[in-house]
Amino acid sequence: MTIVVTGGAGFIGANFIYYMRSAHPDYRIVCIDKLTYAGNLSTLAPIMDDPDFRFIKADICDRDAIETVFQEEKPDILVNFAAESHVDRSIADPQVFLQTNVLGTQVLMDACRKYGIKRYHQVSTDEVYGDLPLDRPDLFFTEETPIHASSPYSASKAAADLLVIAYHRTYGLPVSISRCSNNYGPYQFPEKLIPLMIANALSDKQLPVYGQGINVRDWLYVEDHCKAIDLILHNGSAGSIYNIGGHNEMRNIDIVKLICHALNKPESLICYVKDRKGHDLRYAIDPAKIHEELGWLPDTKFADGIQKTIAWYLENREWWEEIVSGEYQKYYEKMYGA
Ligand code: NAD
Ligand code: TDX
Repeated sequence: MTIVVTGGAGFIGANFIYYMRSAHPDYRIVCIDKLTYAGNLSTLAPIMDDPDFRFIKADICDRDAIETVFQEEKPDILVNFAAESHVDRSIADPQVFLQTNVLGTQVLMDACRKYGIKRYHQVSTDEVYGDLPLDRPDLFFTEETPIHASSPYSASKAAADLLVIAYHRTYGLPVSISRCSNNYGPYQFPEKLIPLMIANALSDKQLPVYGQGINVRDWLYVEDHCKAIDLILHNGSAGSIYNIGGHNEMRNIDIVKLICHALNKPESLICYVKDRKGHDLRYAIDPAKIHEELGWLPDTKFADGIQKTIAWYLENREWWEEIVSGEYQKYYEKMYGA
């Protein structure tokens, strides 16, 4: 079995590669990644010399490069993690989000059609459903919730989902889609809430909370997301969409305070900054379908996962210190000011 993983030098893709290496040691894994600002080869260093692993630096929008991979590797499965993934960057500059997230998805599926594939899996997001009100804790996103994206990022992911469903219906491509809630864990780029707050707190820098910090996100440990995708690839039906989430809703401010306490840092580091434009209020996944059809349940409770994550960032300072000292510094200053 040969599996192509796009975006495998990023946060979830890399965790997925390590998960699959241990769950299916006999699989060949081929990673395609453009190595944008979010891709980091040092993340994949431990697997680079594995004879059943191959890394290819390529853009998923590059049709010739993608076709060459299909000719050489004849993959059975393709899992598409490659994307521009940060909402704030999409608000500042949407173009590359449409390019990679929509057109890149089309290029990958065209290659799957041309060369054949047993399964094309699209890693999507709960953000395609838009948001839920803060005062209706009884409401959750199901797979039937209409698409209602808020940001250029989520609109690009929603557009890609529609294209994936269309390729199934029109061409019979054996696709599946997963829509997961917010992930956290090792190797997450420090522009995202949890690693940003850990890195800033460790450097005694201010902790910028958007608006009042009352927006709610539904957090899932990254390994539980990887396990769900593995189940969908092997047991999920073609043409299906699966929501993934572990019923772990938390307000941003409570996460930030928890990180302060865990690191013995004062809450006075917290500062409230201008809200994100169009900021989604609440995400909450109903994971009943994947639980009932595929028996998936998360293994890691948030209390344990966040401690493991904080410990990882403490033990792997060189991984994120190199990132925050480079090009990222310019983004940080533009985004948050001096
Ligand atoms: P990430 O930004 O950490 O990694 C994205 C990876 O894709 C990087 O390695 C980058 O180099 C690569 N990439 C970007 N453009 C590319 C291109 N044109 N060609 C080839 N490679 C390219 O993202 P992540 O957080 O790991 O998210 C992975 C996927 O999961 C995305 O599709 C995202 O929409 C989805 N998702 C993320 C979350 C979350 O909480 N992070 C939740 C649900 C879904
Ligand atoms: O500095 C910050 N301060 C702050 O208050 C940052 C970076 C974020 N926030 C808030 C905004 C959100 O309400 O924290 C919450 C989480 O923000 P992000 O980490 O940027 O994640 P989010 O916008 O929820 O999107 C994430 O989950 C869904 C991923 O980045 C997406 O790729 C995924 O699809």
